[in-house]
Amino acid sequence: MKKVIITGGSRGIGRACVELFCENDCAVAFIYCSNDEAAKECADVTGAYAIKADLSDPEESEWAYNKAVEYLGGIDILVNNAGIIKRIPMHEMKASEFRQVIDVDLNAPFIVSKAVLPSMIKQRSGKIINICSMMSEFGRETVSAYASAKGGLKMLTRNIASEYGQYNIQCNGIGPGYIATPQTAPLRETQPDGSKHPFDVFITETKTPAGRWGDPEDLAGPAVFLASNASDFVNGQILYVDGGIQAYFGKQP
Ligand code: GCO
Repeated sequence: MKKVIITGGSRGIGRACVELFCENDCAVAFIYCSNDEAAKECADVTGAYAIKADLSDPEESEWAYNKAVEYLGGIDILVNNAGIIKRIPMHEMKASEFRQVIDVDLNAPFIVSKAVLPSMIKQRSGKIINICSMMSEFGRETVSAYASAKGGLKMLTRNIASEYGQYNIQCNGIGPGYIATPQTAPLRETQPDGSKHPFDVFITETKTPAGRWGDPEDLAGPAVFLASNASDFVNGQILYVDGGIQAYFGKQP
């Protein structure tokens, strides 16, 4: 039975991954930061083990990893999914706000990945999957911290692949397009006049060939692929699951 740790597993993409890894007969421990109710519901429904920790705190990240490995009896697969975003114009963003996003979205994946590597090196196998973003490739207004973190996470993915491929450890990323999750809910809010949010229209009618927001479930299958032996010769890649956004120049006026 494969042993899996997923960060940010109580909601959104992470929750879909917890469900699908459990459905694929894996032993799963997930780390969450705040929503006790969602975490308990996820653990009750899936049988996964919930661990509460602030991943922006290096000591808490280390503690949570050790608790997960103690529960699982080892580690085969790590999914670094936990992430926060602060949509603030860069010239208005405090350095402390920028740093918090970097801590959760980039430093925590480093800390937890660093923690799993010795076990994976010893067993000469392991899978690390980092949930990157469209913002690993593109910028846009108000997401300077998030784009910096996700751009860094793309290169951390490639560097882990480069440094640890020799131990049969594969590290790849998944780059979600625009997915309907709590994190993107503000971009999809119905307007006071009942119309669609302008960003919702932008994504579904201009930028995404599929013409829709993705569902978290759209990402879980690619995660299972990157966690399986079917991807043992795939290393350092970012698999974009974006409905075609990356390929598309945008709907013509
Ligand atoms: C935003 C969105 C995106 C998505 C996702 C896209 O504000 O642009 O939150 O960042 O969450 O990361 O891949």
